[in-house]
Order: sequence, then structure tokens, then C-alpha cells
Amino acid sequence: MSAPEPDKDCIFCKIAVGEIPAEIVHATELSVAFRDVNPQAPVHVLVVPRDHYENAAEVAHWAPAAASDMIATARDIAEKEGLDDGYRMVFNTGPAAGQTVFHAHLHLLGGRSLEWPPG
Ligand code: IU
Repeated sequence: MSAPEPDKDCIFCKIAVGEIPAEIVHATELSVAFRDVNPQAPVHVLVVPRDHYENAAEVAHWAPAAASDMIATARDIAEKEGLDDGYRMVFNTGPAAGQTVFHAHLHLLGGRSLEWPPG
């Protein structure tokens, strides 16, 4: 696994620093959470690390504190949004899994019954 490099064209890097607007719902020293522009559930929030990593495994490898922060942040948002019956955390990783933005992001989905297996 080669060391990650900043990507000046990355849209989620730009959202994280406020260069591109998004509906931010939570921010910590290590991560930023904002509402997905194309929500797939009543609550659909993306949690991204402030630094650029291509996917969740890269975050866990290079910045485990950020990976942990992203998951704890998603839990805090789920609690705040009243997702008491449950919610889903998803990391699409690679094109075959549907990853389209190559800056790691955790999808927090909830507010409706979620099917398994996912499509
Ligand atoms: P994926 O796991 O890489 O497929 O998820 C990317 C998500 O980012 C997808 O749900 C988009 O709707 C979402 N998104 C966004 O919220 N804002 C943006 O500016 C862009 C994508 I580009």
C-alpha cells in the first residue's frame, strides 16, 4: 500500500475545507459529516476524513484515529437524528462496489427499513 497523496481536484477535500458548500451536520478535528446530495434514505449522511485517503482501508492503515473518529461520529449523528431502531454504515470500496468518489467516505443511512442483502 503506497502512501496517500493529497489530491487538489478532490471534491470531498474541497467540502472538508469549506471551498465547496455542503450541508455540514458535524465536524471534528479529524472528520467532517455532511448530507448526501442524492439521499437514499430519510437520513443519509457522509462522514469523510479531513485528509485525503482513497478508501476506508487506507484510512484505517494510515490514520487509524481518523477511521475510529469517523465511526464514532456516525454513531453520534445516528443518536442525534433519532435512529433508535437501527441504521447502516457503508463503505463502498472500489468500482464494483459502487464507489464513485475516491476520497474515503462512510455512508450513514437510516430512517427507513433497510433491506439485506443490498443491491
Ligand atoms: P459512493 O460510495 O462513492 O458511490 O458515494 C458517493 C456519494 O457521494 C453518493 O451518494 C453521492 O450522492 C454523494 N455526493 C455528494 O453528496 N456530494 C457531491 O458533491 C458528490 C457526491 I460528486
